[in-house]
Amino acid sequence: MIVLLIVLSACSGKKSEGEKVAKSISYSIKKIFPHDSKAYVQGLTVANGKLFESTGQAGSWIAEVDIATGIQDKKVILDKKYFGEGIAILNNKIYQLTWKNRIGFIYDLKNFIKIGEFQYDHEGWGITTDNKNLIVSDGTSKIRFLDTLSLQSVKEIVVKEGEVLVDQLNELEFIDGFIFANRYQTNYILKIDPATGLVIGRMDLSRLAEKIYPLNPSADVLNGIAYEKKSKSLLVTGKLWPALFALTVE
Ligand SMILES: [Ca+2]
Repeated sequence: MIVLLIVLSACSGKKSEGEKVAKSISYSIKKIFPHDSKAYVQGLTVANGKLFESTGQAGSWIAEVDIATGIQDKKVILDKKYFGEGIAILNNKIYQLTWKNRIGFIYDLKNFIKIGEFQYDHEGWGITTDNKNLIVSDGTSKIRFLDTLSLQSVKEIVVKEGEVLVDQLNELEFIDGFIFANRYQTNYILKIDPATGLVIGRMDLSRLAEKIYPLNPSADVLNGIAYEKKSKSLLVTGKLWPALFALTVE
């Protein structure tokens, strides 16, 4: 009886440890599309069947991009004092963050005309939306949910794997009830539960990076997640990557 109890307790201990560790998410590469290798990607999202992309550094821009060809249209180029970061699209508006300028811009999706600005008191990194709030990362382990009218934070989560804080959350995408985040300077995309902040899954995109660096030795890190609902494709790329990958998540 004593032996049996010890065995049972060991099993239950193992199970609770297992629940704290993010599950590995497997995927296959469905298609590889051309991508502008000069684009220092900071934001990527899909709306109306088109890809929208934003970049950082001097001459930061936002463009509508044809997924199949990589050809850019309707480009907005920021004043050189602004370092562009992520973009999200909601209610026919594009919301764009800047890195350290602490200002965001709002554009009309149809004509890219700037229709508003908003301010915040932290760095701007990634942004996405669950169709209710804008969801923003700032380089720490904190993710803020913004009211779409006031652009003020109405909820915050702290991202953790088990008990360990997970920071450097960069480009974001909200897919089927979960936040997906590139972790800066890694080849990982994390799947985060928006209710708890817990990292529940992890995709290792090292094999994509391995394809990219021989093509462009100056290519930088993985960054950029978009979701094409119709084909259920996860579209991913990186800073100065000459390719955009369409993945099927398994
Ligand atoms: Ca995104």
